[in-house]
Amino acid sequence: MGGLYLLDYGAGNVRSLANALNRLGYDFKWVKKPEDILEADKLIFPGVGAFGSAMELLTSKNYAEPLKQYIKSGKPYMGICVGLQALFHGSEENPNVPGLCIIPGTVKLFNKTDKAVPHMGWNEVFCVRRTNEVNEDYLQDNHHGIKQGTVYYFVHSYAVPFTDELKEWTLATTQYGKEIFISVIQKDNILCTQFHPEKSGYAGLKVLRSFLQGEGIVSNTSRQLIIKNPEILPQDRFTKRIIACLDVRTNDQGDLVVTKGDQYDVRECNDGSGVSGQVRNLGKPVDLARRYFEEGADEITFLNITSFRNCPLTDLPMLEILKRTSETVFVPLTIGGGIRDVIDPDGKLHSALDVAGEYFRSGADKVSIGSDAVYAVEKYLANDKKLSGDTAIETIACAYGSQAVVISVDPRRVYVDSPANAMGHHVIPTSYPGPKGETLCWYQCTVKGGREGRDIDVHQLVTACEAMGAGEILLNCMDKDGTNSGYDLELIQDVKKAVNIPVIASSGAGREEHFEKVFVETNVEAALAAGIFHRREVPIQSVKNYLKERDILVRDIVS
Ligand code: 1PR
Repeated sequence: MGGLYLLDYGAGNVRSLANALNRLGYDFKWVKKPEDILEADKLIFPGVGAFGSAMELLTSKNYAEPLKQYIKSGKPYMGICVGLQALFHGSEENPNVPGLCIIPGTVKLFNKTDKAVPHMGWNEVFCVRRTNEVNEDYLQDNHHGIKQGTVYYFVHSYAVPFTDELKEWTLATTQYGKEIFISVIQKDNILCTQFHPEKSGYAGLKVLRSFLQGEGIVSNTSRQLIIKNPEILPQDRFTKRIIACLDVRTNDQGDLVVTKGDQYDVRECNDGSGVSGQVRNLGKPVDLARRYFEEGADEITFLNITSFRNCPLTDLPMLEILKRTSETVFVPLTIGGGIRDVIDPDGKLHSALDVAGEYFRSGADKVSIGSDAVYAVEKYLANDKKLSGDTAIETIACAYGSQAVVISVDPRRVYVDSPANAMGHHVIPTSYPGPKGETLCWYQCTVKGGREGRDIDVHQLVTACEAMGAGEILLNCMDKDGTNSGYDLELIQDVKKAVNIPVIASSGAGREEHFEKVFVETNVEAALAAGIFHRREVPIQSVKNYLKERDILVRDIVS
């Protein structure tokens, strides 16, 4: 039968890779049994999730031996992320689980002391191969579709450090913090990327196309190659992410629309008649997502904002939205709203893990958990901070990796005149005094889209969620939402200091300067905005240009 095969072992979003191949005009087959691997003329292994679960699944499905044989046969192999890591002897992530042992060495955890881990976002590759010291044309050309200085999308906590022993395997390295790791492996028939080409916009599609067009993957120069050791730069080339957020709900006519509220109220202003206004309609979700991809958004987040109602698995319109979006949008997609245990009309219970699984299979890369995270943390705190192992955060992180679990926080400011009046909550000083001149405040977590305040503060929430295995914090602020007055820097600084995982600043962006301020003053990894993008008040491109002019690294829209 031959042809191109994709190895899906059931962990995470492989739909995006399938969509990317379709987009490039290639047919493929899924590996369904071990023999398919040996049948393939070309094989792609898009590994996602944890090293241990990937290897265990490969073994339990009897894929490991045929995979080794396939790679030895000299036919083209492309590994992505865990598909790269699996070729090594093992990983610190699961020290007792052996890898495929094709390349010597161990995959190591990033050092967390100087940076957020997971390494999540767009970072630059440095091609180490040169034809000679003077003529650097090897790296100027698009070898394997990869070009010097281009940024690609990474999401991982473990990586293979660059060493002399691995020089012959290394095509490109990337620096994160002060660490240099191998971002592209290439030797003979093997091409592996630590980044996700299927999530790296048009630059990533180029890498896939190059692999698909190549007959076999051999070094493509007859001249002698020199390996140039990468130097540690004073600062890495990790870019700040700009995220477009689409709050989605059904409007009064029954259409699924993108809406946007002011402090979470998404209806048009009341006219004084006592009848509440219509739900604001700012466009169609799939069309808007597509527009933001083309305009250079580094990530797109969908939030189902009516998820406080029951959302049976049999009736999740957001699944269709994701499926359609992922056909044409090749940057990471997050979905939030309703990630919790749900009950179908026939009484059937589905776990949050099942719900998340449906979303991943429909094209989501991450799920964002709001209300359910608050309830889980309440239980965790009541249980002397003991992990139960059965919360949505823990079960999804265990199956799909921490990087796939975002915590969406909906806090509101509570002013107090002294810490004693904060009921034991984490209090910070504020330069924006409250109605009675209070100069202290704490941030109360809410559930059900801000409808209900709980006796828990943001500091408690984010630190507990990190301990439970969450991979990122999406930090909204009800007081700032839709105000265009800038992000709540005091809240964001406080959260950024409290956790080691990446933080996305959200709520209040109104002008380009607000993005600069939030990056400079809080060092968050990403900034999200909604209203200004939907209303075309500030284009994504002009945010990026503004930041670039001020030496803040961002992904170039053309790359
Ligand atoms: O609780 O897990 O089911 O998740 C519900 C999700 O829906 C949460 O992520 C919650 O933030 C979101 N949500 C619920 N109700 C609303 C609402 O607006 N009525 N949206 C809502 C929250 C905040 C951001 C907004 C930023 C940026 N909206 O999504 O995009 O504040 O806005 P701006 O740039 O215009 O200021 P669960």
